[in-house]
Amino acid sequence: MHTRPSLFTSAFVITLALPGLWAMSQSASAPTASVHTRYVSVVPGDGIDAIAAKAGLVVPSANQLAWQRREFIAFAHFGMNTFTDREWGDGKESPALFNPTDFDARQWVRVLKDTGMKMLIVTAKHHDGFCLWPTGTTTHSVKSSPWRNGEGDVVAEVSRACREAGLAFGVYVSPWDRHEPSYGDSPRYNEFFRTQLRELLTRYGDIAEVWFDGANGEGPNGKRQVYDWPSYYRVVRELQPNAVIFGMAPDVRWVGTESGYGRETEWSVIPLTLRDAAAIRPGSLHPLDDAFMPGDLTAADLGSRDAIRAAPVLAWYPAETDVSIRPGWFYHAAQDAKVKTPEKLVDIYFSSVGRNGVLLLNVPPDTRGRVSGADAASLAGMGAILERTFTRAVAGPSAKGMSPVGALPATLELSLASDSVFDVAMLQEDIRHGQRIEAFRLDTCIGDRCIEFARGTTIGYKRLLRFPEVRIAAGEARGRVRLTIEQSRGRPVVSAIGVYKMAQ
Ligand code: FUL
Repeated sequence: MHTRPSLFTSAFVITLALPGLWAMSQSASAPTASVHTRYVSVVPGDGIDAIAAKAGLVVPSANQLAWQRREFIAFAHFGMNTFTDREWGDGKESPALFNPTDFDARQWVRVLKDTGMKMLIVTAKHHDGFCLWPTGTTTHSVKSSPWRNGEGDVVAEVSRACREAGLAFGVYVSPWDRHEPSYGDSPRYNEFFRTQLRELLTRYGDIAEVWFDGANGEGPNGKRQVYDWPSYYRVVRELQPNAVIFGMAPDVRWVGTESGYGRETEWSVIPLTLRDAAAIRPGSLHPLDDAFMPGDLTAADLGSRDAIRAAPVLAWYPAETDVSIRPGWFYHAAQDAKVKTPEKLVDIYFSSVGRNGVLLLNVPPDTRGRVSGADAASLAGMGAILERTFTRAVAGPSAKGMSPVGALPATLELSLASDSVFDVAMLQEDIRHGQRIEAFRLDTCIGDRCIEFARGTTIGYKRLLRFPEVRIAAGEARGRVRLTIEQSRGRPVVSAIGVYKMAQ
């Protein structure tokens, strides 16, 4: 039934036309497409049911899928600001200030891996322009610092430590550069920046994410730099074809806050703002690169039926939830007592990973070049709570035969052992078929008697819910958890249901 020889290897894949795919649709009108796709165009005359049905066919690229499955990843803000005790440098700092006393990238990676994180993104260059690798483009780098007598390379050491430990590796590279004299002289700086990208993307092995911040100031000549984004993407696509590009690119979007809390209703299929619709390249692996323009991602609702009603193009554009373990992005000794507690970090995890996002948690190394004791202790606490909660499910997680059939509302059930107690539920859609579920509820049932204990809107890649303890009495052998899907954009494809008891 499924014919997908090249699923996820091309942007516009014909995958399947499931018999009955539309049987459960809310739509009265026939869908205008029956293929999985990276994006869909909404044409005049499409009613909202047809638009929702089309949205339900949009799927992630292979890169986006791999990124989403990592779930929990780390950021390390480290650089000149670590030594000047600032958040933003002005580019006038002397390289002589950069001098970690006990640099150890393996220690960073150990702490992060033990917490359950699957990737580390390091700030190769922040807005001050100081490069953590020995670039040939400027002398404003580690090469001019006293650290390791100018022979050090932070990017090399961090990427190596990640590779050794089996963590993916990513780079944050700020296009805004407050040191570089050519900044503001647009074509010249664009070439300078592409050269920096080429260095970073060819010297350090596989790069899984390139993080582009949109900050854009004036150059020394008073002129505003015009970034040539499509040309930056081309460098990434060519040199690191498996990388996703965050932020100022159409792969991964900013969730819209830096609090660590995503939306309760978080759609991965949202309207895209286009610079030029004619620049869409339908046959390409990255069809939207030349047409994309960053839009406002801070709205409370990005993907509901209301939000997609008037969109020209709907694309798979999933949320990354970035937050720092401390008040600042860089390390400041004065904030050692303000490191987020394990309980707060767990709450953030439930509100990011548990709301269809990827959690990007920043852990900034200190002036020694190590993760500080306070941060490591909080992370160990967080990791222990997550591990104790999720290693042993009270029931499930079941992934077998999860796709419900029949008309909505559709149900799926999980058997409970007698004497079960749980207060957490985990739900997943198989996003290789898209994100479709719009409303669901959870009941406990004994025989024919069901009592609702939780409800929600979107599920997406993963949804975690917390609720007051639910108990199945000792001796009661017929207990079940029932998931009821009340509304969906086409046939829902659930890939897992589990219930757990929250550890303290
Ligand atoms: C922002 C930057 O200006 C901050 O310094 C930090 O790097 C954050 C993650 O992105 O836009």
